[in-house]
Amino acid sequence: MAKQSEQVCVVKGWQEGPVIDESTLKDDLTRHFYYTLGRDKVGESRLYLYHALALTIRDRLVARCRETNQQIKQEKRRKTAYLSLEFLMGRALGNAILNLDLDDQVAAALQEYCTTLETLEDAEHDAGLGNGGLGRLAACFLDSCASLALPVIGYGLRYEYGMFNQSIKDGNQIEQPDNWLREGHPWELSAPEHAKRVKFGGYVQSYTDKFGREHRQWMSSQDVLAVPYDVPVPGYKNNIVNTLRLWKSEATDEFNLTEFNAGSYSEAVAQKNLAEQITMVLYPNDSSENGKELRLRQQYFLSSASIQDVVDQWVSQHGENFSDFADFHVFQLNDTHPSIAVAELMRILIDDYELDWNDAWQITTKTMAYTNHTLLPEALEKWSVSLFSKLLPRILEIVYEINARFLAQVAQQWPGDVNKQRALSLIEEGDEPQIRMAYLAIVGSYSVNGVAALHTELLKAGLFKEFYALWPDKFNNKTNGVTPRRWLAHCNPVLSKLISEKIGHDWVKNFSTIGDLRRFYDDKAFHGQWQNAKRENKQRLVDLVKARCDVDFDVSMMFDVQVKRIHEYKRQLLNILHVIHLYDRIRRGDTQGLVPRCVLLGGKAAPGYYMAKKIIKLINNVAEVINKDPLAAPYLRVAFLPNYNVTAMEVICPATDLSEQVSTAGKEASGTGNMKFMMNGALTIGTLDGANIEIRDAVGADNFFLFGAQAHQIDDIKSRYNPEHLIAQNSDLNNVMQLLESGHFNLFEPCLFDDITNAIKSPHDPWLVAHDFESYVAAQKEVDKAYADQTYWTQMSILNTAASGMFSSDRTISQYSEDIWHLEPLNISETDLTTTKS
Ligand code: B1H
Repeated sequence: MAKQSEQVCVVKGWQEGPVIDESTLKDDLTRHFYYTLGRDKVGESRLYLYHALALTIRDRLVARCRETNQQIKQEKRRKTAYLSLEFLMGRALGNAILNLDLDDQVAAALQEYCTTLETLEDAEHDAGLGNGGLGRLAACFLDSCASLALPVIGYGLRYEYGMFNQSIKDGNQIEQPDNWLREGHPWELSAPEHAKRVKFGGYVQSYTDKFGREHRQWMSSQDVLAVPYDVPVPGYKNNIVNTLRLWKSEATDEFNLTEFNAGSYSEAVAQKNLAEQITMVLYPNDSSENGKELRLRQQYFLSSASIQDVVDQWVSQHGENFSDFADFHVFQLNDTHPSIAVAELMRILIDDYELDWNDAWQITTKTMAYTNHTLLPEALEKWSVSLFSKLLPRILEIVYEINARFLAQVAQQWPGDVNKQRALSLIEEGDEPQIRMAYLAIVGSYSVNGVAALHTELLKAGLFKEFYALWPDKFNNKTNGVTPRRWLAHCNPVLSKLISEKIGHDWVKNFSTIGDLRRFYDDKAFHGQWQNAKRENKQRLVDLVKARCDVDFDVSMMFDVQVKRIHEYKRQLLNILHVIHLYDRIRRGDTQGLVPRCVLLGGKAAPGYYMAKKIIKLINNVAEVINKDPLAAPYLRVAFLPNYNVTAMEVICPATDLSEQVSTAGKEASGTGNMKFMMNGALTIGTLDGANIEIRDAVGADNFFLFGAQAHQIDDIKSRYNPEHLIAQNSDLNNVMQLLESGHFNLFEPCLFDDITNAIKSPHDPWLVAHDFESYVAAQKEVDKAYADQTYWTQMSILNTAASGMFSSDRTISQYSEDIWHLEPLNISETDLTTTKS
C-alpha cells in the first residue's frame, strides 16, 4: 500500500483561501477540505483529504439518490426491502468513483494535492458489518440492484463495532474491536425525523372497542428508538442511487424518565446504555447461532423498525387502506435472522391498523420471501419460547396463532398423523420449548430459495422435505453471484484494461459478454499480456504478504490460495495436510514434477470456536517451520494472512493462480469467493459442493481440478468410515500424520495438536478429511502438471474468466426480480439531473 506523502503541498491560489467560481470536482474537494473540515496543510493529513474527497463524491450521490427516491414514490412502484442482519460493504470510495465514472476527474484533482486515489483509499476503514459470504452477498446484491435500476432498499443495523480485527500472536488468533466509526463515516446521512419506536418487554391485555370488537394490546413495553442512517448505493453509470438504511438504537426520552423524576439524573443517563447496546456489536459467529438474548433483540429491532418504515411510508401516501399493499411490496429475508418480520407485519396490521387475521395473513404471505443459506444444523435458528415471552410477548401470541392455523392445514394434508404435526410444528417440544425460525419463515413466505443448485435440491429432499411436499411451488433456486464491478473492474484494473482492449468495455455492465474472451484462447500475444497482468497482480500480493506476514512470496511461483472463514467443514485442515505432504516430499528429495508454490491461507475463527482456533495455530506453526527451512525455500512457502477482509480480497483474488474450494460435499451452501477467483482467472481445485458444481459445468470439466466424495455418497462412507485404516494404507498420509504426531511442528509445545490428529483419526469425523486426502493429493499433482505447461494453464485461465458470466450478481438479481420480486427498472436520464453535480 502506498505511503503517505511527507511533502506539504501548496495549492495554487490559496494564499487568501480557496476561490470557488464554478463548482467543479476540484473546487468541491477544496471547499470540503478547507471549510467543511477546516484543514489547510494537505500533506499532513491523508485522512482529512480522504474525507474531503468522500464528501465531494457524496455530493454527487445525494441528488441522484433524491431523484431515485422521488421516482419510486411518484410512480407508485412495486419495490423490494432486503432485510439483513449483515451488509459487508468494505470500502465505498473506489466503488463510488468507478460507478459514477469519475476516475479521470478525481485523478486530475488529486494531482494538485500531490497525491493519488490509491493513497487516499487506504485511509478508508472497511465497513465490516458482516461475517463472511452471507453479508458480502447482501452487499453485492445492492450493487447489482442499483446497477440494474431496480427499486430495492437495504435494511440493516449500524453496528458501532463491526467484524473484529484479527491479529496473530505466537501463531494464535487475537481479537481486537473494530471501532470503524471512530474517525467518522462520511458516507452516511442520519434522518432522525424518521426514527421508529421498537417495543420490548411488558405484557399483553385485551380490550373491547366501541363496536364491541376484541383487541389485544402490548402494554408497559420499554421502547427503544431506531434512528436511520442512510448510506447511498450507486448504480453503475446509470444515475440510480439506491439506499442502504442502517438503524442505530438509542434511548427514548421516557426510557430515562422514571429515574430522572426520582432525581437520579446520572442513573437516568446510565440507563441509555441498555438501549444503545442493541446495535453496539456484530455477532461474529459465522454459520452458527448462539442464542443470546441481545441477538434476539437485534433481530426484532431490525425487523420492527424496517417494517414500520415501509408501512409508515405507505400510510403517508395511501392512507390506511392496505388492500393493494401486497401488490407494491416484497420483503426479502436474508436467512432466518430477520424472519420475525413475518410476525411483526401481522402485529402492525392487526394491532395498529385493525385488519382481521385473514386479511393480514394474505398480505403477509404475499409479501414475504425467504432465502436459506445453510443446511448446517448448528446454524438453524431456534429461540426459546420463554425468552420470547419475556422479550416479545405480543409476538409470541402471534406465532402461536400462526402455528395453530398451520397445524390445522397439516392435519388436513396428513390426517391423523400426529408425528407429522410434531415434526412440522413451529414450536419444538421438549423441556425447553423452542421456536423454529426457519419454519416460521417458510410458512409466512410465498417464496423459499436456496443459493446454489445442489443446495436447493438438498433443501427440498432433506431439511424442508415435508414443506416441499406441501407447497412445491414456493421452492426455487437462485444461485449466488458477485458484482463484476468490485470483483473485476475495480480490484483488477490491469486485467480489466486488457479485457476492454479486446472485447470493449460493455462487460462491466453486461457481464454475459465476458464470454467473448474465448476468441483469444489461441492468441499467443494475448497469452503474454494475460500472464503479465497476473504477474503484476502477484507483485501487489507479494508486497502485502511481506508487510503483514514477513514472508517472502515470489511471483515466479504458483499462488495457491484459500481465504474464507475458518471452519472444519471448509477443511483448511485438508489444505494444510497437503502442504505438510509437499514438505515431506521435499525432505525426502522427491521433488520430481513439483511446481514451486506459495500457499496462502487467511480467515477469521469465531472467538468461541476451539477447533477453528487450533487450525489457525497449526497453519502458523507449519508455515514457520517450512519458511525457515532452506531446503523448502525453492519449492514451498506458506503464509497465514492476518485480518482477512473485503479489502484484502481485492488484492488477493487478482493474484491467485489456484483457488482452494475444498469443503466436504453437501456442506457449503454456495460459496462466493470461488466466483471472485474464477472471474480473475484462477483455476479451481474443489469438491462437488455448492456453486463449485456450476462453476465446473460452466468452464468445462477439463478446466477444473475435481476431487473428493460426492454429497450422495457421504452417508454411506460415514457408515463404514475407518480413517486409521486409510492412514495405514496410504504412505503419504501416514508420513503426514507421523510428522504431526512426532511434534515436528510443535517441538516446544507438546500435545498441542492432539485434538487435531485425534479428529482426523476419529471414525466419527463428520468432515471426512482422511477419506478425501488421497484424491486431493492426486488432483494437486494434476495441478502441478498443468501449471508446468504455461500456455495450457493460461488458456484455462482465460477460459475461467470467459466462463464466469453467469456468476455475476446481475444475473442472480435479474432472476430474483423475474421470479420473485417482479420489479420494473427505473430510468433517470441526464436531463432529470440538470441541477446535479457531474
Ligand atoms: C452462510 C451463514 C450464516 N450460511 C449464521 N449461513 C450467521 C449463518 O451470525 N450468524 O448467526 C451468520 C452467517 N452464512 C453462507 O452464505 C454460506 O455458508 C455460503 O456457502 C454462502 O455462499 C453464503 C451466501 O449465500
